[in-house]
Amino acid sequence: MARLVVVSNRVPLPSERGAKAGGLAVALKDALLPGSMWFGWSGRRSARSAGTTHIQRANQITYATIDLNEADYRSFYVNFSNGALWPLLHFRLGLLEFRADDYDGYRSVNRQFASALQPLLRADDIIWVHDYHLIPLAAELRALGIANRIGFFLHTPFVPPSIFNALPRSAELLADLCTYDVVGFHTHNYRAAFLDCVRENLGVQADTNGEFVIRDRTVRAIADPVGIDADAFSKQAAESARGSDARLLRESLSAGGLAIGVDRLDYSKGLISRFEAIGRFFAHYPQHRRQVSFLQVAARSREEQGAYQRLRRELDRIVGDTNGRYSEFDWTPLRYMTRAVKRDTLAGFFRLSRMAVVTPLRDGMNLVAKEYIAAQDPEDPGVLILSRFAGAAEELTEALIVNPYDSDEIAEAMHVGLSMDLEERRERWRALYAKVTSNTAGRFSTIFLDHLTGVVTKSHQPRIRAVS
Ligand code: ADQ
Repeated sequence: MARLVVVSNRVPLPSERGAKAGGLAVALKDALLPGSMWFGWSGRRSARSAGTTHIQRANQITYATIDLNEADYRSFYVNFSNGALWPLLHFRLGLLEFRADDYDGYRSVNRQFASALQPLLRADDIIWVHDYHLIPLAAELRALGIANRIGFFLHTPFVPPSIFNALPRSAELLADLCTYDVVGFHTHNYRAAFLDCVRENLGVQADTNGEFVIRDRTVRAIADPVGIDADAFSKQAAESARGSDARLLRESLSAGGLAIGVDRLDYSKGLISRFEAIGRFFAHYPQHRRQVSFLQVAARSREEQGAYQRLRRELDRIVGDTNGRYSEFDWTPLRYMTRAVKRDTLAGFFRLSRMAVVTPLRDGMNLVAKEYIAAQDPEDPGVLILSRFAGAAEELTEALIVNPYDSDEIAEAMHVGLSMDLEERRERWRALYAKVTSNTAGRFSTIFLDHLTGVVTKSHQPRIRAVS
């Protein structure tokens, strides 16, 4: 059987797992059979350029990593990936900062990845590349003579041509995407946006399967929503809800209930309008004061960038304002912490919460929404408020769907959710849980790899609704 080689910017090394394990490591757990390899950046910055590949083995999986030097880290990771591609792919052209030197650094690191990976590859390896940091990797591998099947999965949204074309050099990146055999997106919407870019910019029309031929290569674009290991998360939530952290949290609430938000501290997550909505909720619906507290866990990320520092200052201001205005000496409306919380603990907190507010301005998928559903007590489930601009909204249609830019609408949905009767909560939750347990992490990787190895069948099409 062919070996799977996963490539991502950061490799979750077994020695570093724990609090931060999650995301991609969870999504790929089922696909990483014994014998597989995971290749990428070690997370270390060294004085010299890459040259040495570090190899670790754990549970019969090989982890191969390279270091980056400081200049490459800045241009490739901080500036181009997170300062240009991330805002572009989240529809935030105003935050996009393009510098030609950074773009050159981005391409150079992709070349370094390719030359370090090439000697480790076997002729029949299946290569699966993840995310926007590595768009040019297949082209760089092909330039080194690698003819293997190579697939790419984008974890962010994809944007229509009118947005995509604003990025200088976007034509090169589009051509790079067309050197993969399979290009995967979370939703039909993103796939359609990519195919629009291909049609408008390259003059190539895909067939109804999302396949097109360019420079003698057949490329297939697919929609394949990422999921979670819902059964495991659900068991973990039931167990953690009985644990000591959950007990302390419950006791701190006295008689009131809890609403929760869990995100990376990122401008795409809609935290400013969510916090404004919380103020409006307590202003417009005073009957909920003291009855509910909102806990926002927002793990700090990418702090080197100005946009993130500005976001933090603004959030600090709104939290101070809201709590100053509505707190009582024994009740705080908005609890806000910027440390990461362990996944196991979070699972218990989700189960305790009567509501989750997941309102990103744009989000590729958003796994927190799925984790919240998996964590609920079937007898007394909470309510999910979900942004219409999260990829998850294409599947999770029984959530209370809101416009994340509209704080009044979010506040109203909070009132509706907290007032919802048990029967309606159960009905909505059952429908949502069926989806979360069917479009799982395992199913996500099976679908992708079946497309990549060419054994796809119609029954593997993800059960999600196409939106126009
Ligand atoms: P992220 O932007 O990181 O991921 P998300 O999918 O919500 O967004 O979270 C990934 C994981 O991190 C989840 O398991 C979540 O529980 C955990 N997490 C988030 N905030 C946390 C916090 N404050 N403390 C502890 N854990 C936290 C990117 C894309 C998403 C896409 C995923 C997977 O931006 O749209 O869903 O990849 O493809």
